[in-house]
Amino acid sequence: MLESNAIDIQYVPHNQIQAILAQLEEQNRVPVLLLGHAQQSVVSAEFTQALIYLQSGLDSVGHNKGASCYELWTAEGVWKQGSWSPEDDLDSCISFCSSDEYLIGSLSIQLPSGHSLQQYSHRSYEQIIDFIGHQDKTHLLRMWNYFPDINVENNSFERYQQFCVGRHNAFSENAQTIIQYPAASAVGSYSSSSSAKLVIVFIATKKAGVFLENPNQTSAYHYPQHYSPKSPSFARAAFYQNLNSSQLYISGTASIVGHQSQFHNDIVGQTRQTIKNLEGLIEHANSQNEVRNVFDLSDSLARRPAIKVYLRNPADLAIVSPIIEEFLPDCDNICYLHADICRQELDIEIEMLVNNSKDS
Ligand code: 3EB
Repeated sequence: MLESNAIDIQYVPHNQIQAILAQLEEQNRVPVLLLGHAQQSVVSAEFTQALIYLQSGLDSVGHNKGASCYELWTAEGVWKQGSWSPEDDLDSCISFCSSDEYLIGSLSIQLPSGHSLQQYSHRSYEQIIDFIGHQDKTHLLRMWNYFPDINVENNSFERYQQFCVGRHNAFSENAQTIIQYPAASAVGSYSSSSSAKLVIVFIATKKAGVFLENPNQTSAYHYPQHYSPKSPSFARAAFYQNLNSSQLYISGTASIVGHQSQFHNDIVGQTRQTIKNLEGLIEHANSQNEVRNVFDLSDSLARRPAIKVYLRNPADLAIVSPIIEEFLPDCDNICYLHADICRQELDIEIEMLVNNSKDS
């Protein structure tokens, strides 16, 4: 096969990771990335078996009601691996791996006490843009952002807003490389101050993805200014098709209609609204010419999507998981993580990777 296949994301309980990794070779699949969502920061031997391995800084709150979980990305084809740092900052190192079609990278930066998150966000995004600008996969498709104290204010400037300003500036200063905003998630981790990290994971591709918005939600990059002096730079979803498969990467999605948060202090209401937003997005994707009919809603939801649920309050798991099971009966590829959501009044955010419903 000339073209590499799509990236598969699976959430694996701690006690199954070794067995799953051991089967990959026989399945001709490469472990391209292993992201630990661990109760303690366990760095065990299995980590080094993946081309990229790191910790998110987020705790799992029960994988299939069990223990901590790993996020394992696998793909077919030939992959090469490397690392890249700017000449003036060898501590800031991107770990990456790439195939013919995909470039996957990660950046995990220690945040010193008293740091300016805006500066770190700006610099990290600049570094990523500079890096992909030197590669042949220059189109950012999907990004994940994890950093501590996301709702904390410094001089009445919330850290999520600081992050948004840094990202926005880096993107707009490099508009020749960043032609479209990628799909994204951005949530708050809980790492103690001694291990406070900004963790960014990204997928870039050879040809541009198709970026989609949700008709029921204001595009984040058009949010009114009171949410952030520079708007959040992400698309609601990214669609990517290669020779033999297509996938829809849905950004972190919350209980927001238009630009307003809904169902304050109501986790059931927020979960149902978030699911409505996800369904609305998939339905909208199907109505677009570039995507049309690739994702039959019920079919593709039956094809083992990956679903990641960020919960502000781990105790909400018991309330949320039956609602998720109603949405995706029989789906076993679910991961629940303890994370702060970027708006103080929101308690849940959900992201998905949906696989196409047509076999090639
Ligand atoms: C929202 O819809 C919820 O800043 O990268 C979701 C996904 C959210 C990505 C980001 C923020 C981001 O506005 C928050």
